[in-house]
Amino acid sequence: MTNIYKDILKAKSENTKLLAVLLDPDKIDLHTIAVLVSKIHQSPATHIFIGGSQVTTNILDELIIQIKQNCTLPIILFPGNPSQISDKADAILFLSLISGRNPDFLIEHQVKAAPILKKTQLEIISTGYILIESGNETAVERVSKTKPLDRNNLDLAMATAQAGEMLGNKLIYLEAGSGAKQAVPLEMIKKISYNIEIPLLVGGGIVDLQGIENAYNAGADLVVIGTAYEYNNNFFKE
Ligand code: 1GP
Repeated sequence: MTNIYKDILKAKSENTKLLAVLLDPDKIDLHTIAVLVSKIHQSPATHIFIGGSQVTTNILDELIIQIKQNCTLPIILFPGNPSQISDKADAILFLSLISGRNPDFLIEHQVKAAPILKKTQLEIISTGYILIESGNETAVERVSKTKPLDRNNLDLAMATAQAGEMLGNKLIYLEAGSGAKQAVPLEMIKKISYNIEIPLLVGGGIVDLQGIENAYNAGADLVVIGTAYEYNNNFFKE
């Protein structure tokens, strides 16, 4: 069993910021994976997240095996549903979509996933997942059939994060959605990070290095970059 969560806590206590590159298996060409992974390895990324709201290909195991041949970063599953579990990864964000009121994403998928996860060595990291309104309908909103939280209602977002923490989640993930027009408001990151003890992940719609820096300065412990890296593997060099 890995110690990924312990390392995230340690980084938080030392104020070392973390960065995850999100890979969507549907958008990966296995023939070019070695090049992609060596670029990730040379980037400031500290973690690789793998997943998507709806993954249709079944290259997950093979993808992870190939990444591991070229890279030592921890690989964490970020699944949209229980079909996206692979025991080749190191850990899984065991997500509960606590901003929504759809029981499938609050508990049903988790009930289906639990017996599968019991048979793996994956480190399970329970995560309160909070979707924030971003100016466009994102895949998470469409697939989960839940409404994101109002981006101006900081108190509701904070109470949701605190409830997630009190329920025993180990992380809170503030999500604007992949390809979001607007990232999570910095004021919201600030307010939530100030009012919870557990590490705060932020992602969705962050498209440049300044956006990452701003999220860190507002209190994010780990930033997730997906789309911007997909379009430009040299993202971190620019
Ligand atoms: C999505 O937060 C991640 O779940 C990343 O979003 O693709 O917009 O970077 P982007």
